[in-house]
Formats: sequence, C-alpha cells, structure tokens
Amino acid sequence: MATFSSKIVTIERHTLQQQQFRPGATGALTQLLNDIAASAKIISREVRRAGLGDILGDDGSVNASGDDVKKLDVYADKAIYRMNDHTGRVCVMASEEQEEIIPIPDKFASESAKYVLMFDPLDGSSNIDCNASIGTIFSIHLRQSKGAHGTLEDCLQPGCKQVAAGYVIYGSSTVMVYTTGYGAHGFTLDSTLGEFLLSHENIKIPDAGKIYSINERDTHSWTPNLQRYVAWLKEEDAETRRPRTSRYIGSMISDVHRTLIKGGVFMYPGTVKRPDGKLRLQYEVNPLAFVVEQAGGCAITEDGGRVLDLQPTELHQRTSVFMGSKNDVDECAAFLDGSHPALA
Ligand code: AHM
Ligand code: MG
Repeated sequence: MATFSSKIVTIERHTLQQQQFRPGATGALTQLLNDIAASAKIISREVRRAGLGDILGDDGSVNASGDDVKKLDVYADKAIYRMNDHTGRVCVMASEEQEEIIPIPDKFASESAKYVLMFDPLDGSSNIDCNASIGTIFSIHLRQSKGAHGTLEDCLQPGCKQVAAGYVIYGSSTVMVYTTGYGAHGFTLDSTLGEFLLSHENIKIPDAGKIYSINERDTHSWTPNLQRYVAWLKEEDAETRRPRTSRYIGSMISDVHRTLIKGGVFMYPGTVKRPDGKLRLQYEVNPLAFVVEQAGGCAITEDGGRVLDLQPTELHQRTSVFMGSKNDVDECAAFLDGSHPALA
C-alpha cells in the first residue's frame, strides 16, 4: 500500500501561512498572489492548447520593447490585467507588452489599493512556435503615491523594495515559484485538480554549478574580460570544475529556472549595439534576481553592482545581468572587474 510521508500544501494555504511573517498584514498581498496563480492557470491552459486552434504565430504588431508580439503574449497580457483590474488591491500595473503604465479603471480605482503589479506576461515568446518552455514573470511593490490612481513613480522603485515576486514556467509541467522575502518556494500545477501544489519548498540554489548560459552569438561584442571568462570556462581543470557545460534556451525564465535547480550562471551582458543588454529591469531581471537571492544565489550587473539596488529611471529600462550560484557569480565578477588571477 502506498504511504504518504509529506503534507499536501496548496499555494493558497502556503501564501496564507507566509502572511504570519508580515506583521499587520491585511491579507491583500496573499490574495494578490492567489490572483496571479489563478491567471497563471488560465494562461497555462491556453499555452497547453497552443497549436490546436488558430492561436500560434505572430499577430503582426511590435511591442513597446521592439519585439514581435505573438498572439499568446496578447492573451496572457489580458488575462493578468482582467484578473487584477477590479480587485481593489492593485493601484497601477505595467506590462512589458505595453508602452505606458496601465491605469486601473476609474470605477475600481481606490486610494486603499496598496500594490503595484508589473509583469512580463509571456517571457521567451519567440520559443512558442517550437514548443520550448516559456513563462510569466511578476513583480510586486508597495505603492508610494496617494490618490485613487497609482503613478509612474510607483513603478520606478528599485528591486530591493519588491514585496513579492516570482514566475510561472510553462514547461514539461507548469511550475510557479514565488517569494515574499522568506525563501523561494515552487508549486507544480496538477491540471486535473486545477491546483498548484507545493513541490519545491525553500529552494536552495547550489553554491556552485557546472553550467554557464549565455548567447555566444555576441562573443565579439563582449568586453575582453568577459570573452576571457567564457573561454576560461571551457578550459580543462577538474579542480575548478572545468570545463563547464553550456546551455542556452533563449527563454530567460527557462534558463534561470534551470540555474536555480542545477546551479551555474546565467548571463545577458551588454553589447556594442546594446550597452545595457536586452533584458528589462522591472519585468524580468528584478523579479528573477529577488527569487535567486532568496534561494541563496546572487545577481549582479556588468559593473559588479547588485541588480536589486539599481534605481530605475524609465519603465522599459534594460540592464545587463549575471545571476546564479554564489561561487559562479563571484568568479564571473572577478573576471569582469579584472581581479581574477587568470587574467594576470
Ligand atoms: P521576450 O520578453 O521578448 O521573450 O525577450 C526576452 C528573452 C529572454 O527570455 C531571453 O533570455 C532573451 O530574450 C534571449 O535573447 P537573445 O535571443 O538575444 O539571446
Ligand atoms: Mg520577456
């Protein structure tokens, strides 16, 4: 007879339990996280059906960051908006898919709405047509403004001010990982029950990994120190775990999720054409950096600063990023600032 040794915990129960760590909590953040989980179920269902209907392929437009918009991006963007525009918990939203901040409709806008919700509805969407994993990334801040409507300034807070963040990866299964600053926790969607069940409690990223993840197309646009670092990773030296293995899906959420589970380093540096890289600070880098730090890892920019300390000045700001296992990021930082002995 099967025996069951561990408890079954739904995401609703988990977010409620986590509320105890926030003295004075009203339950609004707990409910907001549950609303995000609910929109993720809707998006997951649609992603799973992709290819069955007339949903695959480009819709012909270009988004605020200059990328082609896929129909599923639009669907995911609307699903998150419609789940959160009327709850009285969110004062303003911002999406990677939309140029400006997204106001709450007047009839639902309220001074008591405490939270700012920013999201990348479907990250890695260029992978939709070939069935590689994609995902939703979200970042939540406490509002700073007064009045019925939240403002742009509410959306321009540094990542260290996030009160919660996470992502949902639509991979071989659908997994939601979130943090409210008390560890990073993962839940797998049981599609027959329609419930996210705790599957990765208190995720700990390995201190060191064997995988590096970067788009090597840009090798010739990297700084000489970064070129040397990636070349060094390929050299043979068992003592320093080399050569490392390369993995790059081209879907940040998938590359970072793998890094979180298996360890290693994920890198998106600046290039000659794009000195700040490609990835967006508020929608992609900050939320994933928060999760990675909560799992015991690190996230820095190319100049060695902590990602979460960056003060955003514009909504669709880009930043370079190097994130993952502590040892790997430290090693990488030493190459970037020129202090690594291998550069002598
Ligand atoms: P997207 O938000 O339009 O999907 O673009 C972001 C994606 C990231 O998921 C991924 O890390 C990166 O673009 C890959 O870019 P590149 O093809 O330049 O390596
Ligand atoms: Mg994205």
